[in-house]
Amino acid sequence: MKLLIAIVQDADVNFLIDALTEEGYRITKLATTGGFLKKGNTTLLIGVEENELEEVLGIIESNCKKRNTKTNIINPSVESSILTNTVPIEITVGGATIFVIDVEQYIQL
Ligand code: 2BA
Repeated sequence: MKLLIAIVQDADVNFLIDALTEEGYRITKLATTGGFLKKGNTTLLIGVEENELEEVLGIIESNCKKRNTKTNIINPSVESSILTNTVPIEITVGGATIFVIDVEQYIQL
């Protein structure tokens, strides 16, 4: 068995959960925050059998979009107040960041 830890954008999560539950997968949804943007995102825990892994990855891929966003970063080469030494950058977020972990035991009591 595998545990997928999938970090996705909030805008995609309802469609993704609907698509996964329609196929019979079980999910736990966690409200999380990205360390770089410090904005909310969603982390899904999905326990699957090994032969289901490719299907689940495909469902995630087809429901999670890449999006561009702008943020300000501090330019360390400029010595001035925090208001004037930030520079805007454009970054691409998503579709999804996924960790796949081997499950030693799956117990439901
Ligand atoms: P955030 O940490 O808020 O990152 C949002 C986006 O900012 C990232 O999108 C990436 O495009 C950019 N970014 C992150 N760190 C950066 C850095 N040091 N320099 C320049 N740009 C940077 P994604 O890569 O799609 O990541 C989306 C979210 O997935 C992340 O939100 C974080 O919550 C999670 N994530 C991604 N990689 C991770 C990892 N290795 N470990 C844990 N969480 C991760």
